[in-house]
Amino acid sequence: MGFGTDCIHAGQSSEPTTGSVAVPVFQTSTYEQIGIGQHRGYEYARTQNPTREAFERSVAALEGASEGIAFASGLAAIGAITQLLSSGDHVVCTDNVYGGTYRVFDQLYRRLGITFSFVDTSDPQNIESAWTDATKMLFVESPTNPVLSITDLSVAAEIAHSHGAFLAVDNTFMSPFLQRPLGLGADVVVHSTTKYINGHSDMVGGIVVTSDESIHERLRFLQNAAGAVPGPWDCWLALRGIKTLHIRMREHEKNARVVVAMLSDHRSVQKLYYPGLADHPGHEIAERQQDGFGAMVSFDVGSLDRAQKVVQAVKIFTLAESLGGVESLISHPAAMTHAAVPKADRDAMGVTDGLVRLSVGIEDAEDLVDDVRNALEVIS
Ligand code: P1T
Repeated sequence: MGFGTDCIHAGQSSEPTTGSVAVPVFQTSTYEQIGIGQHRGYEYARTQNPTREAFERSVAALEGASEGIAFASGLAAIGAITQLLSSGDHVVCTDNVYGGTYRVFDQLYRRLGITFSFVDTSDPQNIESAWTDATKMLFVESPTNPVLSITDLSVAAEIAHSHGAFLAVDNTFMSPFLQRPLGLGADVVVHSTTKYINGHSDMVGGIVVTSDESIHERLRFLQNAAGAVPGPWDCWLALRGIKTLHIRMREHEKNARVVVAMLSDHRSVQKLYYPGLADHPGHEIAERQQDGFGAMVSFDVGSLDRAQKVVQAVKIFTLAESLGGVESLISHPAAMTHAAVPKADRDAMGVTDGLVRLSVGIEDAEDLVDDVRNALEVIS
């Protein structure tokens, strides 16, 4: 089936009792059992929920995975992947990951005995150099949040597998419409479903997908045993969002290209980050492994004061954390999403005080371009 057909139908067949075409919200905490040890496949809603199962089947199908395991947030999903490891294990991780990912690795899992090397994974040599005998997981974000650095996922998979480790990829910025890492050799893919998958900025959720039966079994155990499950309403909202994922992603990218074209000529923009630009590092890899370049755009205006003026001058873009919704958002990564990353590390990665990040929405492109251009006039 085509991707659009799968968005609308995969995992979402009519409900068998009534024929309800829309997957119902099974808003229950428990299920009647027929007798001791006898039930209908559903015992307790942390363990099983039909709305959640439909959501898991849907995202798994879009990513080309056999299984999806949903969590209460993207970070809960990333936490579950990390809980596959044990004290003493080591992780090689992309340095420019979402700040919350860095924070949970650095401030929680490090304390529990897992060690991390944060390196620029866009150069495979850095991955090899950081590798130790204890390395069990390579965790890659590509494109990264917020400087959109690209890692060759096939090469990353080869390195991880050659050492008997597994590759986890955070695919949040692309959505399965633009990139399917399992087909490039990744073992697990994680999404903050809060973002493009839901697409409407009205829920928080996460999911891990995999076709590896052993990883699936252990994640399914963790989902129930650790219990960071999403509620049925949030799964339903995300399922409803998925029905238009293909249409939204096309519009997001179309708009982003128009905004990038304006920014690339603007005298107040000192540095522009967008993987669709021919001179963006890793552009050729992105062209090969992605089906498009997405709608996340970052640019540096040179100082905190200038960034402050820009984020306050926009009228359609909203100053807010998060991304991937139909409405355009603007953010200041150094003070917002990446505040937990030490300043020296932020600066080294390009997450400077002058960096501004756009999540380009699906409003009319001309309005978005005018809005950002007018805001830049304030500092010109
Ligand atoms: O917020 P949550 O659903 O827990 O997802 C965390 C997360 C994981 N991975 C990536 C790449 C992310 O961007 C995020 C969350 N990011 C933001 C809130 C943000 O504004 O960048």
